[in-house]
Amino acid sequence: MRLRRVLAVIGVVVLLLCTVCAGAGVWLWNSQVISTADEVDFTRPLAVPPLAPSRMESGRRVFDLKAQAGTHDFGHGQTPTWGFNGDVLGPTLRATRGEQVQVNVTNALDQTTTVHWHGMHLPAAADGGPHHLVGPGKSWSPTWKVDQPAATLWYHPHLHGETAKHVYRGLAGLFLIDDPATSVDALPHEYGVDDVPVIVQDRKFDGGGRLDDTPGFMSGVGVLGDTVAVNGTVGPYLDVTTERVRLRLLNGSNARVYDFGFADDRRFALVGTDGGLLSSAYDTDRIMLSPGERAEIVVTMKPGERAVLRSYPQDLGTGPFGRFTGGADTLDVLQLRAAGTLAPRPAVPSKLVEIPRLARADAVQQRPFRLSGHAINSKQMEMTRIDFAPERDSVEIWKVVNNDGEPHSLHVHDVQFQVLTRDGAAPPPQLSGWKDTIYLPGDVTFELIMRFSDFADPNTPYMFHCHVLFHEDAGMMGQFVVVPPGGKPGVIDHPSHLAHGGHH
Ligand SMILES: [Cu+2]
Repeated sequence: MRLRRVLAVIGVVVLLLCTVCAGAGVWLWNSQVISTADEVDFTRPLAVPPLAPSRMESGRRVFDLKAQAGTHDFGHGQTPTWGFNGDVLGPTLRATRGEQVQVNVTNALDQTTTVHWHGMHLPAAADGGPHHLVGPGKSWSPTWKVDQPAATLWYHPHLHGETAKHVYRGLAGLFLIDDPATSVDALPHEYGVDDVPVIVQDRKFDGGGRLDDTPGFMSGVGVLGDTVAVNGTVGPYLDVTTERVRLRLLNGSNARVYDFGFADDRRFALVGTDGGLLSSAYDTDRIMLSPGERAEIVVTMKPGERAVLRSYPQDLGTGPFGRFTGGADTLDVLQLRAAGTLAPRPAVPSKLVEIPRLARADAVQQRPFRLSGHAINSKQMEMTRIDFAPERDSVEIWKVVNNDGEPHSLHVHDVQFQVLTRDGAAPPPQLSGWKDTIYLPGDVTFELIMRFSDFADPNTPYMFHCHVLFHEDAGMMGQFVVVPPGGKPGVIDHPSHLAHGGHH
């Protein structure tokens, strides 16, 4: 009888534990969803990053960028931040195709950083990757000739093991390329008026109002914030004075993937992606952007109305636990406030620019890339290892797949690529133009085609990596050098104290 009583007690305890666990499970499951839909008070005018001043010096357009510490008001008092030429983010650099540019980067921080020109076609020595260290009090002045289509590029630190922290602190800015041959005059193009940067970054704050970069529970992707800042402004509104407004969206977040649309589900025209305008405008109501990706959209407004740019829940293609990486979240981003009378703007032309297509037959090399477990092809980043060496002017096809249950992307330095196939089929319109970063849902194979033109340097690598910054820092990155035809990869000379990546 005693045994029976003991068994009964054990049974009750087990039942209780199960109930508690199930309850905790349900709570945890539900707690992983953030929604700020209709809950953001849009009370602050959207900050527009100033255009960086530049000067001509012996035929070069010269910019100055200084990385510095400051504080910024995100609605949590004065939050310590980093910025370029200011407290947070940086000015918009702007140059025209054909110009030789030089950027004097000065580091006024108390630690080493780097500045990478994301999306730029340029010599490896100017790329600003993890080998181009700018120590405290030091400066670095890369120069290159801008030669690619009109596009919305950006710049940010790329210090191995520290990129997430540096970008999260506020080091990022836009680099716009102008090129009459690949622009469309009918699209809104007055900076800050009807052509507006929208740098979207989620942030989290601790009790003291400091930026909190601790990863979420089971997130596996690093920090996911519950507060959205646009160009550093929390709760932003934009006064719209024209019938149409072009938004240059940059996902400048560390980990969060957004599926942008409007709260009223209005349609808009997607006109450009990472590396330039599309060949034709794509009428849609959603555009998904993973960290590092850009999209240019044109929104049509009626006098006096308001529209809210929102990020919707989405299928990240990573299985049932997408909610732990932000896939179930709804975030209100930016309110557009149309004036009572709007200056007319032409309709968006359906045909935009010619995009020369890279052909499968031109490719001389195929390479497989499997992203899994913070590694690419089972290898983690090593500062002195060269993974492969394309020849200058050669065309290659990269076959890329995300083979684990987490969100990953692939960003390739130096080139803009085209998507040949997605799971064997032609890519959807939003992947039909020039790209430098692509989101990889699980187990979907992409074929990317690219040409390594102009620049060869056997001793200085370009990076390829996942642009979820936590993954990149954890080693989900590799290096290639471009060699002259028939050439061999050289030896990477890297300061020894950083030879094995992360330093703390
Ligand atoms: Cu990743």
